Amino acid sequence: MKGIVFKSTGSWYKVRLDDGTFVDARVRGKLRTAGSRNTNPVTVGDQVTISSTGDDHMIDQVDERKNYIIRKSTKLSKETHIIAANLDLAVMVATLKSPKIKFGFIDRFLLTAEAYNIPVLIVFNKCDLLNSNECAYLNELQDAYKSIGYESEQISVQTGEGIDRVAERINDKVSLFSGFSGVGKSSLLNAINPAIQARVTDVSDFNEKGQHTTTFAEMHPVNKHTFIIDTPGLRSFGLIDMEPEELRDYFPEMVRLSDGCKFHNCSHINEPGCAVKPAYEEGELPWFRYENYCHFLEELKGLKS
Ligand SMILES: Nc1nc2c(ncn2[C@@H]2O[C@H](COP(=O)(O)OP(=O)(O)O)[C@@H](O)[C@H]2O)c(=O)[nH]1
Ligand SMILES: [Mg+2]
Ligand SMILES: [Zn+2]
Repeated sequence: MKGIVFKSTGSWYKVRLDDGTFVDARVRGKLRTAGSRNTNPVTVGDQVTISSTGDDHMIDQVDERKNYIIRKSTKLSKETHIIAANLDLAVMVATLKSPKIKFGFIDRFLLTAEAYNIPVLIVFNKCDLLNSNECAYLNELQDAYKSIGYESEQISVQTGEGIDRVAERINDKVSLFSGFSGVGKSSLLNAINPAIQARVTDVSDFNEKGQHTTTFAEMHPVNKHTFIIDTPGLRSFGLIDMEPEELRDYFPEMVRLSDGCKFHNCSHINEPGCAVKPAYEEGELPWFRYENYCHFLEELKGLKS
């Protein structure tokens, strides 16, 4: 039997079979590949083959993944955890306030999504909390992302503003919803489809760092062809394993201009005849992207040394 993994608790997996019924399944021992750097052999969104004996269901095989998104288990660890697989869209939910967005977080997420070739939508929630200065700042931020090719929406689950636009953008897709704890992911899911009944946590339950109660990624059906994968709050994304030289390939605005660089392997740091760095310096591209590029580059070099 074929099915799709809707939820993982570490040892048990909730699988929706092709006939629409749900079963709890375990993973065959041999799937837990020794020496693998992934802590989980099966993840939400995986298409799997199931065998059943009586009430016992086993995941025998995981189909090849169209794509997947991972994060490091801990900051220093080399182990990775696959958050979800077979995604059509990665939705980053962020807020300027409560909890305040951390500089670089969105770009880290975009980088990961680029590396795995997953289209992204950025959703800025809680716009009801913003004063006019903050609104103006958010408009600038949205324009900056738009200029490099990333779509975003300004919404408020509180007032209902923009929910229909998000619903439209995720229609007929499998979307991963990600972002800090407390930004309103669960609230947004419920606004899109009240039947999802995701648990909303009061902001006052979070400490300043956006502490979260541990939960697991879970897939929710919105309609027949639309699915949302809700992830536990992520405090940070460790950079995925890549060579420092690869980083520039995941900044689409750099890729577009790099033909104009004198050297084909230009890192856009201090090479003569670079066409990329001046574009940022002259304000044609958002400077904060360049800052984050330099920052990530140092971080990757540090990991390799
Ligand atoms: N002011 C305001 N609060 C919101 C909005 N959306 C969610 N919240 C609140 O933010 C808190 C965290 O929401 P939750 O959905 O649990 O966030 P999650 O951790 O990302 O799933 C709750 O107290 C929500 O009521 C919004 O648009 N405006
Ligand atoms: Mg939540
Ligand atoms: Zn260059």
